[in-house]
Amino acid sequence: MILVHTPNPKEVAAYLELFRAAMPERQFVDLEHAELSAIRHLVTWGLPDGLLAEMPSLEALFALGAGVDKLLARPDLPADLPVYRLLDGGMAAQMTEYIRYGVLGYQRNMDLYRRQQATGQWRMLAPRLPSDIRVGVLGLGEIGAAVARSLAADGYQVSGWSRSPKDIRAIRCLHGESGLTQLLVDSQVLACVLPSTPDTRGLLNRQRLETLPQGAMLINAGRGDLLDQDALLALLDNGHLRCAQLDVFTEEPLPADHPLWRHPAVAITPHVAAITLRQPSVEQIVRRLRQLAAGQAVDGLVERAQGY
Ligand code: NDP
Ligand code: OXD
Repeated sequence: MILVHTPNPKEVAAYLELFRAAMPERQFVDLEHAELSAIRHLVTWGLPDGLLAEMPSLEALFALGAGVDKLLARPDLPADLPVYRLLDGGMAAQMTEYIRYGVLGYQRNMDLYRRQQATGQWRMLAPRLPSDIRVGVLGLGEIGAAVARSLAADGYQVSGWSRSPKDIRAIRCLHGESGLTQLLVDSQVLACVLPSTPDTRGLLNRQRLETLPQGAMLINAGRGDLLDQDALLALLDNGHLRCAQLDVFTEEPLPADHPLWRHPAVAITPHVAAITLRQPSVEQIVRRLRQLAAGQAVDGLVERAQGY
C-alpha cells in the first residue's frame, strides 16, 4: 500500500488519479483510507507530525520536493529510512526563469527606475550589456547547474559554487571556502539555490554579504535560513547592497510586520520560484517504485549525513 499525502485534499486527489493511471497494479491511498501499519511506501510533502512513527512497515519515502531540510528535521523520521527527493521535477526551468528575471532586471536597472518613478524622476542610467554583468550561482546541482548554464547562454559572466569540484562549460566552477570568497568578491548578482543543511545554514552572514562588491544584488531562492535577514537589511540600508529578490525566509509566511515587506529595494515572492509539477514528479516516482521492485539502483537518494 502506498500513501500519498499533501496538506491539500484536492491536490492529493489529483496525484492519486495520476498514480493509479500510471501504475494500476499498485494500491495508492490517501490518509483517510490508509491502514498505516500496512504502508510500505510514502509519497509526501507536509505529512502531519508523529505519523511516521505509526508506519512500522515503511520501506521508502518519496519527497514531493527538491529540498528535504524540513523532512530530515522530523523527530519521527526513522534514521535508516531511505528518503528520495525530486530531481528537477519541472522545477529547474521555473527556477531558471525566476533568476533570469532578477538578473535581467538588475542589468536593465529596473529596480533603480522603479525607485526613480516613486519620486517622479526622469533620469537615464548608463545601459549595460549581459556581458558587463558577473553573476555568482551558489549551488550547482540539478537546479543550480541549469540556472548557471542558462545565464551563460544569455551572455552573462557566470561563476558557480558547489561542495565538490565541477567542470561545466562556460561556467567558472569554484568550491570550498576559498572558492566562495573568490565568487563573492566578483559577483554583481549573487543567486542562491543551495539546500539548507548543517553546513549551509547561516552561510550568507554579514561578513560574506559585505564581501560582495558595492551595489550588488542578492537573489535567494534556496532556503530562508541560509541568509541573515537582519544583515541583509543593514547592508541595503547603508547602500552596500543595491537590491534583493527573495523567495524564501527564515519564517514562512514572512510575518506581516517584517521590515523586508516594506523595504523599497526588496522584491518578495511567497516561496513560488519553482513549484513541483505533478506529471513529471509522478513519472519520476513511478519509475523509482518499479526500479525498487526490480531490485535496481534508484536515483535521488538523500545523503542523510550531508543533509541533502
Ligand atoms: P541538489 O542537491 O541537486 O544541488 C545542491 C547543490 O548545492 C549541489 O551543487 C551541492 O554541491 C551544493 N551544496 C550543498 N552543500 C554545499 C556546501 N556545504 N557547500 C557548497 N555547495 C554545497 O539540489 P537542487 O538543485 O535540486 O535544489 C537545491 C535547493 O533549491 C533545494 O534544496 C531547495 O532548498 C531549493 N529549492 C527552492 C525552491 C523554491 O521554490 N524556492 C524550489 C526547489 C528547490 P555538490 O554538487 O558538490 O553536491
Ligand atoms: C522544494 C521547494 O524544495 O519547493 O521543492 O522549495
